[in-house]
Order: sequence, then structure tokens, then C-alpha cells
Amino acid sequence: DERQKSLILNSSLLYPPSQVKLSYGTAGFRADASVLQSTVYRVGILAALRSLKTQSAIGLMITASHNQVSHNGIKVADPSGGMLTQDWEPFADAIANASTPQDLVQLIDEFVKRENIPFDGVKSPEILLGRDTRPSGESLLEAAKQGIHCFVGALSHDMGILTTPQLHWMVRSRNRGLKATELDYFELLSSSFRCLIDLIPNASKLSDTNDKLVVDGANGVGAHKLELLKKKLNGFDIEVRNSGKGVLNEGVGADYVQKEKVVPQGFGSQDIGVRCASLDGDADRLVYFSLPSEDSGKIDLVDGDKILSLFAIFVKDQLSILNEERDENTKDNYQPCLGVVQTAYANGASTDYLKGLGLEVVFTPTGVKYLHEKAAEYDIGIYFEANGHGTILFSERFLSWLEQKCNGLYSKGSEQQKAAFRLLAVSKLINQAVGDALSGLLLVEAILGNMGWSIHRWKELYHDLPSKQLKVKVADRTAVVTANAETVVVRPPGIQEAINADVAKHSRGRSFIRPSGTEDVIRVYAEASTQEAADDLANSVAKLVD
Ligand code: NG1
Ligand code: ZN
Repeated sequence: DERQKSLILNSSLLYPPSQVKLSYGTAGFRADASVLQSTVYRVGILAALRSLKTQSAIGLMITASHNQVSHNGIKVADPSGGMLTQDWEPFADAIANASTPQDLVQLIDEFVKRENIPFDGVKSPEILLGRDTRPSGESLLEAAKQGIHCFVGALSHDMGILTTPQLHWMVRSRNRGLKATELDYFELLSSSFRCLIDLIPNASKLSDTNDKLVVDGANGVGAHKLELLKKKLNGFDIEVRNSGKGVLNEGVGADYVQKEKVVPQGFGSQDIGVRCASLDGDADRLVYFSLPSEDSGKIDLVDGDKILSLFAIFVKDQLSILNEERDENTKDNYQPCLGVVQTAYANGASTDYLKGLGLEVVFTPTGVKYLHEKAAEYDIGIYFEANGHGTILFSERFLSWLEQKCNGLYSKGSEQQKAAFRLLAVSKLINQAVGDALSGLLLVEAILGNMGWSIHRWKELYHDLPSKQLKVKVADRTAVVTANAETVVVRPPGIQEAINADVAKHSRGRSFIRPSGTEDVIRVYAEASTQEAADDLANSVAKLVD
């Protein structure tokens, strides 16, 4: 109504539009923090509308993840705890780029009518706000609140400094009527972790794995939260480094470690052979690594693909134990369907390995929203990006079947009962809203314990094909259009033929290009049988883009 419109008009005067054109990419809006005030204010408005429309709590997370500390960004968590529904992205772009307050109000008015967003006699908007450790976060949070409070009666809860997955988890839990504080989060993670540790077979306990884990916290929020979580994991030997004294993401963190494949700051020869892990700036990515015996500055990387493989093996093993059921009373016809989801960035060796295990492997374009959506089609869907973002999704049907199995159908202490309890614990430990480095880390640790595996045993599952990633700055990255989960360029014409010709020159060659959703660049990926060949292929493909 008119009062509502004038509220928006007045407050938007405080947030003059920025001059840069932004788009709601794979991770929301991201840019230098200095240009984000008006964008974040407008996303506050969007979140309130989304809350009215869904009559549920919505999340807003202020973070630029692994990007440099001077950057920031904002993304919306939908009622399920997942990413904002894709059909609202064009509206996000439109209001972010509206050039006058009048345009803004008109766009909102039209959208409210088109979407039938209810205002009268309904629950007021409710938004949970979180931010990472970036200094710009506090004032951006204020801008978001201003946007939210354009709506009469709107509630905003500032949850403080959080990891991205914590905020998503809180939104999901709250909308399911479950306990949703940070303490509840730590409680769920630690209790399900202990449950998995208690179920470690005796044979595995005897193996000589290196018990200590050292974690690179990227000088971000994850380091701090892991210290808090650690207090609930009595006896579990974790050392957290890069916990905030250095610069966020600079020479540290999962993105750096995975892309550069070098030793992060704070690690050195004293860590040779030790199991190490790296989080990114908002703790939604996780990779493992170890330092090889000679001190070369290089690392042995255990990336998202290998975490995926570890999870897939474990889940598959537990399912086969359940399948061995011979007792006619507890046997049934339901065959849970396990699926694995990757992107074109997955190392070719990982895909071969997973398929070799007889698993169903499917591909989607880059971006959690695509992977998540695909994984949700399975009873158990496991997705990971090579960079370490991923999780496991369980269907309601599978979980209620599992709970039945746990509730006394099996003879106490039987292998079947243990397998069912393990899978149930995994479903609680793993964050089903979004990829979560902290819950992922605990699951890796619990699985290694269950299998009696060292990081070296894990790393040897398969050997990565050498790969190379480059980025090329271009005038207009939207000129590159891809198809088939980004593996084929359809525009500009001729490029794909040229890539094919380059690929054909290299043994086990594979290469693709795509516009980044978070940076103004075209990304180039190449892999081949040797590092030299991969570098060479990446360089020649990059020249095609320039
Ligand atoms: P873009 O910039 O679209 O490549 C990057 C990552 C994605 C995803 C998003 C969100 C690579 C190659 N791309 O996206 O996988 O994690 O950031 O953080 O790592
Ligand atoms: Zn991140």
C-alpha cells in the first residue's frame, strides 16, 4: 500500500545505488565491500518479501568466502536452508540495479502483484542475519536491517559472526520447529560424532593411524568456531592454526591450498606426514593435505573429490551390510538409491574411480544450487565440488525406513543394527542445508577412524590426473555461453572446435572454459597425463579466450 511504498522510498534515499552492475551469481552478490551498501539494503527488502511469500524464516549471510578481505557479499538462504530459489534471481538482479528510488518501488510493486505476496493477516517477515569476520560486515549488516525494516512488523535476528553453513543450518532448523541456536548446532555435531566413534569396529582401533589433526582456519570464522566445537569433543586431538592473527585468506585457506597446491602459512617441516586440513574464509569448504617427506613447499592434496569418494565408500559399505539381512521378518523390498553428483571440475580420475565402484555419477553446472538440487533426487545423494564444498542429502523416506530399522527390528548389537545406527548418525552429523567444513571434517575423521585409515591410505584411493586452472580477464564474460554441464562452449562460434583440437594433442587431455559466477573472469580448466601437458593445454586454451 501507499504507506509501505513511502517507507521504502524514504529509506532508499539513504542508500543511493552503486555505479557498478552486479548480478546474483553462484554465491549471491559479491564485490568490493565499498560498493555494496545499497545492494545489501535491497537484498534486505528481498529477504523480507521472500519471508512474506513463504511465511517462513529466511536467512541473510554477509560474506565473500575465500575472496580477499576487502571484498564482501550477501546471499539469501531459503526456508529449507538451501540457496535462494532460482526463479527469484532475476528479481534480485533487477532491484540491485534499479537506478532510482522510484524505479525500485515500482519494481517491488510489480513483483509483489505478480508473485501474489500476501501482506494482510499474515505472519510478519522474519530474517536471521549472519556475517563472517570481515571488518565491513558490521555496517553491511546495518544496511540489510534497514531494508528488512521497510516492512511493518518485520523481525530481524542478528545471530552475530557465524560460518555460512551455521546460518543455513539455523534457518533450516528453525523452520522445522527444531532447536536452532549455535549451542544446539555444536551439540548435534558433537553427539553424532561421538556416536560414530563409539561404533568403530575393534579391528580398526588397532591400526596405527596418526591421531593428530592440524587445521588451517584461513584466519577466518571457521577457526574460532572449531575451537568452540573442540571443547565438546573431549579427547579428540585437533590443533587449530591460522586462527585470525594473519590476513583472511591470504596465503592460507582451502581455496589457496586447493588451487596453488602449496603449503599454507603457519605450516612447515614440523608437519611432515601429519594429517592436515584447510577451511575457507566462511568455512563452507574443506580440503585435506599432507606434506611429503622432502620439504619442497608442495603438498599432497586430498581435495573435495576424494572427500566425496571417502563418503561414498562408507555409505555404500553400510548399505551393503544392511543388504546382507537374511531375517525374513526384517527384510523388505525397498532398495535405497545412492547417487553421486560432480561438476566438470572434478578430476577425471575421481570420476573413473567412482564409476568403477559401480556408483551412479551425474554432472551439473558449477554452483551449489545445481549440485544440491540434483543430489536431492536420490535417497542418498552425495555431492562435492573439487574445491571442497559438498554434503550428503538423505530423503525423508530413507530416514524413516532407517529409524524403523534402528528401533528394535534388528537383534541388539548385530552388524545390521550398527550399520543402521552409523547411517543415522551420519545424517545428523552432516549439514543437510549446505556444505559445511566443520561437520564435513568431523565426518571425515569418524570415517577414517571406522576404516582404520591414515591420510596416506585415503590419498592412495586413486591418483589425480595433473590439472591446471587459469583465469582470463575479458571485457564481457557473458559472451561465453556453455552447455552440457559447462563442458561445451556454444558461443562464441568456433571456440569449442579449437579447444577440441588442442585437447586432441594431449594424452588423457580434457579442457573446458566457463564464465565465473563470482569474479569478472573466464575460467580455464585443463587436465592431462603429465603436469607439463596440463599446463600447456591450459595455456593454449587460455589464448583462445584472450
Ligand atoms: P565461480 O567463480 O563461478 O567459478 C566459485 C567456485 C565454485 C563455487 C563458487 C561459490 C571454482 C572453479 N569455482 O565459482 O565452485 O564454490 O565460487 O563460492 O572453484
Ligand atoms: Zn566459502
